[in-house]
Formats: sequence, structure tokens, C-alpha cells
Amino acid sequence: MTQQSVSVILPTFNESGNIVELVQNVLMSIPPDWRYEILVVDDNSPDGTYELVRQTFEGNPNVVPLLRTTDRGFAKSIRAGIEKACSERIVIMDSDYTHDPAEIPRLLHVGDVYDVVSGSRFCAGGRMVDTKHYVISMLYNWVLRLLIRTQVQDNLGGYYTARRSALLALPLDEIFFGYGDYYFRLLHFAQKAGLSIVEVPAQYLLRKQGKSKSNWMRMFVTYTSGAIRLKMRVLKLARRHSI
Ligand SMILES: Nc1nc2c(ncn2[C@@H]2O[C@H](COP(=O)(O)OP(=O)(O)OP(=O)(O)O)[C@@H](O)[C@H]2O)c(=O)[nH]1
Ligand SMILES: [Mg+2]
Repeated sequence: MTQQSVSVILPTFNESGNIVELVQNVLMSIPPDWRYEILVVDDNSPDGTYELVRQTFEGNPNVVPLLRTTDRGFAKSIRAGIEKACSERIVIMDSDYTHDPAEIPRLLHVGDVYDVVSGSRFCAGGRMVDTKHYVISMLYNWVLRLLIRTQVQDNLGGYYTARRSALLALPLDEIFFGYGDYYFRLLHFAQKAGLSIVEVPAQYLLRKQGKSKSNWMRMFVTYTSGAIRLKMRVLKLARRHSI
């Protein structure tokens, strides 16, 4: 059997307190029979995250820091990582330890048979250490699912593995903008494109160091307006096809 390879994409903004240990943990979590690259996609963090990664992992050509200096943004960094990646198998995760590298082997294993494998807090066995965040996300996911009709329980988790070629065939400009909202757009378009999607239980941890960049109020407004826009687009297309 040919050896498989994976590209792990870690978007960072001011993650100097987490990134070195995280990369080391990701390295330890990738099954030994897999080839790998780890792409740290940094948006020119003022705390020197890029330089820290560059210097610390200078001797490992498979840890690749990417510096973005224009058009900053979480979703756009992930797209840049996917476009740069060399492997067909991609793993996307946050760099603050919310997403536990220990889940990588299970994601990769299930990824052998599905196009997209999403680490879910809400399927059986999934959980989140931050109970308040868990409950708010669960309620909000119900609203999202009513609106955009994904058959996925966790549309905001953003911890997943996917086939790179399948992702690149999706309408990237309609998905990769904004913040965590890009993930429900990705699931929506992946489902529409007929990709096979499955959720596996994942435990979401607490950020280890540094500050969260999310602002709950702003997220609520942008995510909801994003979901409504997506819904309108779906309705418009459905009307056009019924004429
Ligand atoms: N490249 C890049 N990464 C970002 C940007 N904003 C956030 N990130 C990274 O995206 C991940 C998620 O950001 P967080 O601030 O933890 O926000 P969150 O996970 O949505 O929210 P919390 O639950 O509060 O942690 C982290 O790895 C951040 O470093 C950005 O503008 N560019
Ligand atoms: Mg986080």
C-alpha cells in the first residue's frame, strides 16, 4: 500500500503562547505511517507567531510557516492553506487548543471513506469543556439548521479533515470569507455538491494561552445575516429552476 500523506493547516493570529507546543503535539498525533506537512498560516501577528514558528522548526522542512500580509482573515487564511497544501488529505484546526490534536488519528481513519469528516460536539460522544459555549452553540446550530438545512449537527466546529480536490471544486469565493461562519457555508456547499459528510465525536477544549478573537455579539449578527443571505440564495436558485 502506498504511504498516505496529510497537510495540517493551522491558522494563527497572536498565538505565540500556543503554537510551538501545538505543532509538537500535532507532530506526535499524526500516525507514524503517514507523511505530513504542517502549514501555519499567520496573518502577520504582532506577537511574532510567524517568526517563532520559523525559528523553532527551522530544522524540520515539513513544518511550513506561511506569512500573509494583506487581506487578513480567518477563513481566507484557511483557503490560502488549502491552496498551498501538497497533500490530498487536509486537516483544519484552530491553533488555541480548542481542537485537540489527539483526535487527528480518528479523523484520518474515518477520512479514508468520507470526503469530509467533521469533529462534532453534538453527535453522540462529542462534548465541550466550556458548558456555556456548548449550550449557546447547540441552540444556535438548531437555528442554523432550520435556515440552511445542513444534515450536520455541528455547523460551527471547524475541526475537520477533507479531500483537498473535493474542497477546491466547491465555489471557494462564496465560502471562504468572514470568520467561523465560513464553516456552515462550506458544509452547505459540500452537501449540495453531493460530497459524503460524516460527523465523529470530538471533545472541544479550552483555549490554553492568549485571548480569543471572537466577539459574541458581532458573531451573532454576522453569522445570522450570512445564514439568511445563503438561504435567500438557495430560494432564488430554486425559483429560477422552477420557472
Ligand atoms: N490567520 C488568521 N488566524 C486567525 C484570525 N483570527 C483568528 N485566527 C485563528 O483562528 C483560530 C480561532 O480563533 P479564536 O480567537 O480562538 O476564536 P474562536 O475559536 O472562534 O473562539 P473561542 O471559542 O473564543 O476560542 C485561532 O487559531 C486563531 O489564532 C485571522 O484573522 N487570521
Ligand atoms: Mg478558539
